[in-house]
Amino acid sequence: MEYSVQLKGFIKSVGADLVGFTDVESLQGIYTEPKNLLDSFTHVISAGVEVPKSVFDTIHDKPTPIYNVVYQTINRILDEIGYKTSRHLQNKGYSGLPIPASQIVDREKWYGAISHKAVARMAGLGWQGKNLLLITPKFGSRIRLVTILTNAPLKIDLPMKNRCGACTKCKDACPVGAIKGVVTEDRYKNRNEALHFDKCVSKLTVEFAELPNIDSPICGICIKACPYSK
Ligand code: B12
Repeated sequence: MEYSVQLKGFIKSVGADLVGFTDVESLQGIYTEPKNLLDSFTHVISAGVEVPKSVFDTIHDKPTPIYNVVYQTINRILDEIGYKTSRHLQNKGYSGLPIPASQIVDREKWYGAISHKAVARMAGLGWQGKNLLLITPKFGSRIRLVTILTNAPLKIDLPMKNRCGACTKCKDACPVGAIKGVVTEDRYKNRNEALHFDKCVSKLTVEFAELPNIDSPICGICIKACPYSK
């Protein structure tokens, strides 16, 4: 238990704004690449870094070059948090495997190695909102995530109740009408339950990706619209 407190302090000291722990059992049924990714681990760490509010003041109907660079900077910070946390765990005699912040391992299905949102939700950082993103009470959806797998016996945190209520601000703001506005108690069965997924993907990866100085699949509009992000 003592080590859980110490480890959270360390992860915050290297740049995380939010940290939570869950165990592998809570993630049963989760897609991973490779399939046996979780096999040698018992616990899973979720860490989040805030995207500064003012970045979203630059966004109106499309992503901006400033958001593009901040997005890349935060991914770098998250990957560093993953790396430093894994080294910290290893120095204490435990295993630590950082999962990259934004690596896409399957470009046909649009999957990463493991869903950071699912881990963050089970580790108590926030709930899965109508925009399909993780929403936290303090930063709304203005939080980017990373995951670290370990065999350290950590004290687990508990999931949070969904607080979207009747709000439809993300649905109303989405430039392609991709958000359906469906509420979930815990999580969506699949992405299409919450989104017209193809509309979101093509807006980001075809149309926005062709804008000058935007070289990542980003948007930011449903993040900005969320009242918890303000
Ligand atoms: C591929 C990808 C994309 C693709 C596809 C998006 C998608 N919705 O899958 C594209 C390029 C379109 C995209 C767009 C965006 N992305 Co993106 N993307 C990813 C990436 C690399 C992989 C996602 C993945 O594997 N999805 C697979 C599906 C199955 O998982 P999922 O989307 O997380 O949703 C399921 C689970 O979360 C599950 N779930 C929830 N709880 C639980 C619990 C259990 C036990 C289980 C089994 C499942 C489960 O329910 C969902 C439905 O099945 C992740 C990084 C990562 N490794 O997680 C970032 C990530 C999801 N993206 C992120 C962001 C912010 C965005 C954008 C806002 C772009 C931007 N930065 O401006 C948009 C938002 C689109 C939207 N509203 O969903 C953030 C989300 C942060 C947050 N606060 O939630 C992530 C986590 C990156 C990061 N490091 O922070 N993205």
